[in-house]
Amino acid sequence: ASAQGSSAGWSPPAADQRCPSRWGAADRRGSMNMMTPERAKRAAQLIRTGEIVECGQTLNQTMPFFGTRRFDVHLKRTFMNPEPNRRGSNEELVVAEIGQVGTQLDAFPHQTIGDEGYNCVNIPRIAGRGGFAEMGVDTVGTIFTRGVLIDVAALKGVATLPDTYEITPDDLEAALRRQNTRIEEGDAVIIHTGWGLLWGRDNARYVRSCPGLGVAAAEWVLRQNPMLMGSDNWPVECSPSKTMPDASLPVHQLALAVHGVHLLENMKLDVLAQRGQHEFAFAVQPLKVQGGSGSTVAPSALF
Ligand code: UVW
Repeated sequence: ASAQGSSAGWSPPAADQRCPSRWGAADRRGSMNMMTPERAKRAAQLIRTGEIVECGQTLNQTMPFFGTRRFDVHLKRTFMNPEPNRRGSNEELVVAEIGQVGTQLDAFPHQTIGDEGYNCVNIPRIAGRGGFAEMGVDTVGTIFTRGVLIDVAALKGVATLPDTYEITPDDLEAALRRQNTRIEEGDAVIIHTGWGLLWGRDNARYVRSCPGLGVAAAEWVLRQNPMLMGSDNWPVECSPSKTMPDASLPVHQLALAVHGVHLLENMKLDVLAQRGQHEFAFAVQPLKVQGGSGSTVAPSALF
């Protein structure tokens, strides 16, 4: 499926163009159908030194929040045994929108076109007290695949791309040429914008707008059948879009609802970018939150 419309008014593909998905009408796993033992073994072959680079931001109360999202921690002193050993115990109660704060992986029910999600599933119909009855983040499973960092900030010679910069297919192709890297089917395709440098330093600017993928660039990546698309900004895509100002987060719809490809947001990519490391084994395990729209995660790149 390809995006419809233009700067005059973007709209997603019609239902008969996007459903059934390439995996068939009954499919609920989307790009995770590519998470095969063969792909995991190929990713493992990229591990040579055993070095691990963490790509998750630390969850705390001073991180950027979008809208009314929150993350509050209340420490609890839960226990103190008397003599002879006087063992004390500490815990915390976390009040959080745990699916949509920090470094986070979006599950398919997170976004809809009207009421329809991936494969034209009616999302309000599957929403209930236990979360979403289908395609919840607990069903995503472990992701272990080849990761590719596309460093668009380095291509442009800047630490941080400008606010709202809309990454184009030409940018992606030029960045990959500069790095001498290719995208393969089933990759975790990760875009470095440098926006993550604002994390915890200028939260107001971080959430107000951001550079990221434009629709054409996202479609360019999606045509290569990635397992996920990630970035060091809050929506992976640019926002607001200068070329499609009336469309709200169109890449969210394209990835999650049209193509069944997960998004991985708010990544910490400064270390990978500083080291110029563009190809690695990539691992992430979403939380088993029943029926969740997403999950905070802590991904890693392994070398
Ligand atoms: C936004 O922050 C709006 O994107 P998402 O809902 O995917 O987190």
